[in-house]
Amino acid sequence: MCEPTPEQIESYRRDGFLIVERFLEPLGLARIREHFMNVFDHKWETGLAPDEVNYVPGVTAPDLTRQLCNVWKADRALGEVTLSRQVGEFTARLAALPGVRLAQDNAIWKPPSGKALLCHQDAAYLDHLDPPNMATCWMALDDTAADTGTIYYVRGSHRWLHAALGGTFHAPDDWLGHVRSSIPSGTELELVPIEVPAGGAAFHDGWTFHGSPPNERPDAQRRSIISHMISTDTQWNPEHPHPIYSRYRRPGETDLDEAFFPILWQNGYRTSWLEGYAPARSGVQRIPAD
Ligand SMILES: O=C(O)CCC(=O)C(=O)O
Repeated sequence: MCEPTPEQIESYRRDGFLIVERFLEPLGLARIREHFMNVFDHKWETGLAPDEVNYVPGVTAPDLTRQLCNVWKADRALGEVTLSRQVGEFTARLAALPGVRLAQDNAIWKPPSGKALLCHQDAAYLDHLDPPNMATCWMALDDTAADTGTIYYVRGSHRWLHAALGGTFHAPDDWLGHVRSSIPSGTELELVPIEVPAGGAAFHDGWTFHGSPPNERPDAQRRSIISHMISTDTQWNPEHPHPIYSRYRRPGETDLDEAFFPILWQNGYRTSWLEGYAPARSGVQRIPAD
């Protein structure tokens, strides 16, 4: 069983996020990093490309933060992490959801001196889903520090009024511009940098503002893999199709298809094809101990 403590649940409810210093098994990290670098080199182990590829080696400006979405479709070793039972079960219990399915995974690589990502709320991007809820597990593949462009959370912002979309996501001029214009009057902006060793993780609510400043170090990579999950109760919102993801909607239906949005955990149940595609590999992940 992969269960957060009552203190961790309380802290997630209060702050809108939770930091877990040790989440991935250290011995598995070298293999994950190797597969991470392969996908950024466009080596698709399964023969399929991810759904979104925002980096082309030798073409994309070297200081832009690099992002791939749905790397599980391209590389099963990365899928073993982003589709894992540990990620799903821990998140469902932490966020008090009946179960979770993967909406999308991400691989994000902020190179030395790499640019910022906008401080945003994930759920604001989800008007193709109903309800637009999300809970995220962000996993560090490098040691992170406040000046290496790590993710920052705005404590308590999940309790603010829901803001509309605003600002440019990649390399914005001011990564805090959107959150500053959304903050309720009289509220202090409390930014918390996630400083964890490689293998550490952070979990956040879909309405928690978060983003990351430029990587100020010329010598530090900042790589992470991320599982964005939605409740198993969530359905398609046919009124607002998403230009990429709504292609996976079965015509006339609002249920999400487990072939594309697998259930990672729901009272012990997992989508049946996960076991063959992304088997639990002993030594890759540990149950959070703190
Ligand atoms: O890794 C980052 O800098 C931002 C990631 C993010 O936006 C997310 O995990 O929702």
